[in-house]
Amino acid sequence: MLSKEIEKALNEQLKIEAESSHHYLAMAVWAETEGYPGIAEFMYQHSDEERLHMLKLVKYINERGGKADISDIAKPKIKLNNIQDVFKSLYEHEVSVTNSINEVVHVCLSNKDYSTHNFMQWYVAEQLEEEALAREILDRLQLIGNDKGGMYLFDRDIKTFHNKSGSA
Ligand code: OFO
Repeated sequence: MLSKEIEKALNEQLKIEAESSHHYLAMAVWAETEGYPGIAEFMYQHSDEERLHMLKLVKYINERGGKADISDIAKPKIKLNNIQDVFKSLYEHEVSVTNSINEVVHVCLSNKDYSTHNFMQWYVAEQLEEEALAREILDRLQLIGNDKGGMYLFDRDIKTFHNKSGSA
């Protein structure tokens, strides 16, 4: 049985995963309407993965005797002008998610809930991969700079450097 404190922490994380899915969906729309089909596909897929991260939490909370709280999702607050903005925002978002996951892990340890701590290790590993991927993409974009041909190839090839874990 989950303690109330753990249930609350997991429900907060559930909301963050749902918001992440929304965040990447908004980025997919930007990319698709700006003529970057490769980036759009990458973002749609990333959005789907975040939804799976949310569902994993929903099921865990319910299975452990808690109740998943499905709340409102705020409109993503992102302002995108170019591809660099998109991936800078993705990286910053992932860093903030890592921080919130570390917070849940901390609550698990202080409540001596080692089962949930164990469950959360999947998220810890996932965040490491996602941050590494975002950094790799930002490095590539830095190399490309304003080169239009480079950007075309980047859009074409982005699906080849997706999260190695396959996620979810
Ligand atoms: Fe849910 O993995 Fe990133 O945010």
